[in-house]
Amino acid sequence: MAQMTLWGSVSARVLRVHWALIELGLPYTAVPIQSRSGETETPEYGALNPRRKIPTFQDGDLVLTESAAIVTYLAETYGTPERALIPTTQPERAKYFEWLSFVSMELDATSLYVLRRHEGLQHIYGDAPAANQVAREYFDKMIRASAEDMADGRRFLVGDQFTGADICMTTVLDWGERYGCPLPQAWLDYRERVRARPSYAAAMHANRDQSTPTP
Ligand SMILES: N[C@@H](CCC(=O)N[C@@H](CS)C(=O)NCC(=O)O)C(=O)O
Repeated sequence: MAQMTLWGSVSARVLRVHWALIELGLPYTAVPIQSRSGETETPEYGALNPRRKIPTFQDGDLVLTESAAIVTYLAETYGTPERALIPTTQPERAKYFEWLSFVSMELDATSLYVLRRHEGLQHIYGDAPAANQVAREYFDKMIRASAEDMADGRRFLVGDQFTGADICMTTVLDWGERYGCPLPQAWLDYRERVRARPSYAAAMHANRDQSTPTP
C-alpha cells in the first residue's frame, strides 16, 4: 500500500477524512495545516491543490480534494467485509449517494457554508444578513424534513450499516448545532449512536480540536 497523506486540521471537512481512515484502520501521515493561515498559500501546496483549500488527500499518485469523494474513495478502495463504509448492493448504494449529496449540497453548501462565510468570515466574504436568514430557515426546513426518514427505526442512514454518509451527516449535525440551529430529536438520538463509536473521538483528536472544528 502506498503512503497516504492528509493535509488539513481543525475543520469539519477534514474530520470526515480522519474518521474514514480511522474506521478502516488505515495508516496515514497527517499534515495539520489550517485554512486561511498562510499554510495553503505555499507553492508546494498550490501544486498539490490549486484551489488551496483543505482537505487534500494523497494516495500514491492520486490526489483528491473533496471530502465526500475522499471518504467514498477510501470506502470503495479499502473497505473489507469486516470494515465496510459503503454498501455493495442496490438500492443501498443509491441511498448512500443520495444521502451524501443531500449532506454536501442541501446542508453544507446551501446552508451552513453560507452562514460560515457571511457570519464567521464576513470580514472576507462580506455581510449578507438576508442570505444568512434564508440559510438558517433552509437548514431548519431540510433537517426537519429529513428527520422523517429516521422514523422507521433504522440505526444509520442506510439501514443498519454505518457508512461514510453517516460520517458526513454527523459532521453537519455538529456544525449546525454549533451555529445555534435546533436539531430534531430523531437526529439527536441518531447522533448519540454514531458518537458512541470510538472512531468518533479518535477522529476529533486527530483533527486537533476536541470541541469546535470549523469548516
Ligand atoms: N467541498 C469541499 C469544501 C472544502 C472547504 O471549503 N474547506 C475549507 C475548510 S473546511 C477551506 O479550505 N476554506 C478555505 C477558504 O474558503 O478560503 C469539501 O467538502 O472538501
